[in-house]
Amino acid sequence: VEGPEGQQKVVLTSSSGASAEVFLHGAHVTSWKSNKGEELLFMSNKAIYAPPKAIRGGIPICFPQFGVLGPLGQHGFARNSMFEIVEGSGESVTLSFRPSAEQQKQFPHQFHLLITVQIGSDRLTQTLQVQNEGSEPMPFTTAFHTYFLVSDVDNAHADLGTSGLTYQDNTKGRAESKLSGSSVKFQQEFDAIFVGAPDTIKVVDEKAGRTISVRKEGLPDAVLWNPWADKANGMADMGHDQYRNFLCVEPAVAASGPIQLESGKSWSGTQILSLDS
Ligand code: TA6
Repeated sequence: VEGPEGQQKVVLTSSSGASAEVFLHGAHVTSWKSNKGEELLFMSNKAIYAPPKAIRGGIPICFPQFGVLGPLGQHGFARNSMFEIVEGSGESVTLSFRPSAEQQKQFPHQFHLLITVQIGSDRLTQTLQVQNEGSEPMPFTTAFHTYFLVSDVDNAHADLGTSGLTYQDNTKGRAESKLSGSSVKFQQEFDAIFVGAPDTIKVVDEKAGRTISVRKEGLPDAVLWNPWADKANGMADMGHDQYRNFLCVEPAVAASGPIQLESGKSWSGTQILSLDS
């Protein structure tokens, strides 16, 4: 199917009627709808759907670098690159990517990245699998940079399920800070790496009466983010005051990394997003 600006996307549909859309650009999920047809992911109304820009909203794949934790540009180049379809059914698709010669100049490693997205009646499952096809160990960090749609950030919070967790505060040069309770209420810019985060984090929209569980496997860290007004309104690809309509919970290998993937070896990490009934 053709999406905005002629970009190709895959539409997945479960027998229950839930659906998802995945762009070949970045293997980027731009929509996840429940079987009642409600959209669960945030998309910027100024998103640019053309490489080399990453799509704003949905689920960007940060690879082979999360954030600025390494020598590459922010969040690595996979989200700015085109993937190919290797297999698909109506409910799942696997997309493949290998770095170009140009990208290997910045990151001197050969690898094969596979992203699988599967839609279920109440869930979206996404797996990142990487194989080191080079002869040297390959360092990487990564994240599923998921933007959850909320009715208003004032009516929503992220629940980590455990009180008093510590985090690295990216707004303060990664200084260590501590949560007072077990949840994050977004009331100003918040950009935090929870190292060794709980394996389930809930995104709760109190007003909409909706809870989404974010479960992670093989991904030690979680990043929680909202840019708040000044930063968001300074982004060319974010609509005015749209920062109020999302919060990001991002299963990651961030400060726990980098992982050193040995030559010939594979690694995988998964996020499972499920809508609580
Ligand atoms: O995950 C949080 C973060 O790393 C923030 O520091 C913020 O800059 C954000 O990602 C978005 O990055 P982007 O490159 O997509 O503008």
